[in-house]
Amino acid sequence: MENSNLDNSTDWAKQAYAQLKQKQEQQKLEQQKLEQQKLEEQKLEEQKQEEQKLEQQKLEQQKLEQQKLEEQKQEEQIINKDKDFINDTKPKLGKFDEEFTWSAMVLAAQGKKADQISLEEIDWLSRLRRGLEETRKGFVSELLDKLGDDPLTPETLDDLETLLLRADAGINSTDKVMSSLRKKLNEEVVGGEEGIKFLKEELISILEEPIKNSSRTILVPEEGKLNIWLIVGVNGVGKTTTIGKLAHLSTTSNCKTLIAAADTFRAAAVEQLMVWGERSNVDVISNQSKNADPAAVVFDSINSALKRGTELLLVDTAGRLQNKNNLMDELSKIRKIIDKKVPNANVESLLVLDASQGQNGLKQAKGFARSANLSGAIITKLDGSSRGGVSLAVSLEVGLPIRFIGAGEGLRDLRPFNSFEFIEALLADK
Ligand SMILES: Nc1nc2c(ncn2[C@@H]2O[C@H](COP(=O)(O)OP(=O)(O)O)[C@@H](O)[C@H]2O)c(=O)[nH]1
Ligand SMILES: [Mg+2]
Repeated sequence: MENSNLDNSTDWAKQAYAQLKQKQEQQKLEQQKLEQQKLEEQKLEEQKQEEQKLEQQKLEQQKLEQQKLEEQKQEEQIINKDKDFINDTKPKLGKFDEEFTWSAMVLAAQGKKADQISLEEIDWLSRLRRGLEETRKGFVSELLDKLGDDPLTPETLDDLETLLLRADAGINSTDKVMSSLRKKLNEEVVGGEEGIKFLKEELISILEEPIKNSSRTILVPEEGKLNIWLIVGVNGVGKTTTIGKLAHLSTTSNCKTLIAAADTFRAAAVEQLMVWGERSNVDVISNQSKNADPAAVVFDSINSALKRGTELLLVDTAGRLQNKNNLMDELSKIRKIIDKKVPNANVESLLVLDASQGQNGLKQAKGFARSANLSGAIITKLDGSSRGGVSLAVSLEVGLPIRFIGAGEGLRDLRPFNSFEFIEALLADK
């Protein structure tokens, strides 16, 4: 009995063992299955993430391409506009009207005789005055209404302060003018007309200060020598257009001129420059290959310039690279090549500023001035902008002499800067 019981219990134990074993196997299988499942889930998750990433990349790629297309379209528009350009290189004598009289008077006030006046000067002054109309509207007309012919009062001075600030003259220039005016007002009674005269003198002195410090009244290429003008500034301010106009000014003064297409970042930049070169009959040295080195283009251009006896080499530069440091590095690389290759050349580094950008342009000027070794400024787009006052801020706050101003998109719409003419045109109503 015992035996059979024992036998039974052995059987029982065997059964139990087998069952346990089976359970264990099952658990192991389940465990494996679970792990398998987990792995698969993980794989699925990774796949999903990968797909999402690809989708994201595709979207970004699409966005980039769209952006590129947009930029291309804009560039094409600029080039087409440039191609459509009417060849208006010779001004015509218009009517003998108020505009002519005003222009002639501004020239006469500078000591010019009637037989010394050129049609170009008359034409430019009329267009400059028209161009500055927007700035004038928001600045002078209102002031003149307030001033009338009565003596200046502290209240009119406060109005003047607001108007100067609104024309983007900047806080420092405004403060300077205001404290001079207040001082004068404390000493004597100042009539409206006299106040305007004093204001003009103050504004001119702000513009003249950096010009005086540079010891050159106007910037002209020295004859019989290589002069290199680097034209710098952010995208779209008008560098290429300005080079075209400068080339025209220079060739009409019989100066041997050459252009270097050192903006190799934008594909269409070279083409745009070629159009302008053709217009003023000036050769453009370029390297059409993609991602050409701007410094190498400058190197080649200097070689050509030396061979041809060029007197003025105008260098177009990029307004945007991957980041700002690159841009500054690029400019200093170009500068180094020039200094090494032609240490005796007269080099100017001219910053182009878009007047319509107002105080933002001033920020750009400060940024460039720190690292780009600037020697002067060119203010463009004075036509149609209400922020012509920014010229004052550039002179006073960045200390750069303004060398040229542009007021229009045509070949003749750029002239050497003359502070007297500029202020007369700005305050033309009185
Ligand atoms: N109204 C006006 N437009 C200008 C003036 N100068 C340049 N532009 C326009 O500004 C745009 C950008 O000029 P561009 O020379 O290509 O600028 P860049 O990128 O600095 O080389 C073009 O459409 C020009 O015609 C100007 O004095 N007045
Ligand atoms: Mg350009």
